[in-house]
Amino acid sequence: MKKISLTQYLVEQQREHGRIPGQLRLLIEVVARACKHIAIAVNKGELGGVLGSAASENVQGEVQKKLDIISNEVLIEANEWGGHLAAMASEEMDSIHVVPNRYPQGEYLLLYDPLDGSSNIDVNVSIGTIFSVLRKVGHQHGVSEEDFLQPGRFQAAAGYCIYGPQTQLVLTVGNGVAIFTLDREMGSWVLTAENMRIPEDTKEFAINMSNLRHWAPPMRRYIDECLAGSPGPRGKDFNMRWVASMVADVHRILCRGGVFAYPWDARDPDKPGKLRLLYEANPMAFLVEQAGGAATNGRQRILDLMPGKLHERVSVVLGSKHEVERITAYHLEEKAQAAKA
Ligand code: P6P
Repeated sequence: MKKISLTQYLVEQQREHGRIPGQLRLLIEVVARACKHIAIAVNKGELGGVLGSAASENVQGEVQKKLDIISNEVLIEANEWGGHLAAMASEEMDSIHVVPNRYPQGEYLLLYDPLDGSSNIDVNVSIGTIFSVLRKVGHQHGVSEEDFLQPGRFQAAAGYCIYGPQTQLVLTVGNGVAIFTLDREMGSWVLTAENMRIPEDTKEFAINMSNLRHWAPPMRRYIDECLAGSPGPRGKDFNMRWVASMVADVHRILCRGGVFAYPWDARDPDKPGKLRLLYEANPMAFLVEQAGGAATNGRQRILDLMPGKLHERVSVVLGSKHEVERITAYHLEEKAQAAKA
């Protein structure tokens, strides 16, 4: 099979669909190159002295791993000079990073979680980089945090890189989902799958079951029905997976179906969920929908949510369409009953 590189894929997407202007193609190629750099650091592990925690916390109040900081710096350095970006936002930075005046500013905004699944870094379990691309709306000079606060349906591109047994880049520009596998001998991304489709039904759910007693009733109802198996209301047995790396769980769902949930729970009632809307939920929701799946916060389509803050959190239910619809229906039923009461 002729090997199609990422560059050829992007050029052909532009030629056939006009979806990838030059600046966006440069952005995607720069991010893909940065992910190769991160993959090398991740792959070295202890040999590179990159494991363990840094003596710092991020804006989320989480202890940062050394690789969190390294990955964040790699993405900043790779993207600052190209003239394709106006600014960047990262899980690891309190505020946005505006492209310095010494470089030209472009029309795109890049948002990312530089290394998602940090708790898995030191135990050699798959982790990943998640990224989202928005256009800077309006042409007023300068860029601020408000420019980033756009619903996910406005994304120009989204993707992730999974650092697992293979290193794979998963990408959408709004015309389906493509997967590129890193050919380490050539140092290039090779197209290995495209037009991914998530099966609409599944027998596999991904959730952190240790939080079961904290969930709202609709989520509890859904999981209890799955656990009841074939004798229960679903009439079939379910399997469970939980990697605790969103990239790994989503990648499995993209490849073979399933439903992923990180719902609201009573441990911190004021927090809508654990995952971040702008650089985790939105890019994953865009990819999942482009592959025929669905993604909601239990009530609304994630891509329609209007962000209020850069590091806003959200409940996430995504994957096989019919399961997401069922979970969302349970939440809306509860909401309707509460309104009647
Ligand atoms: P828990 C990783 O820290 C992350 O943000 C996601 O990648 C993952 O799905 C989730 O948190 C795991 O959370 O509570 O199971 O450790």
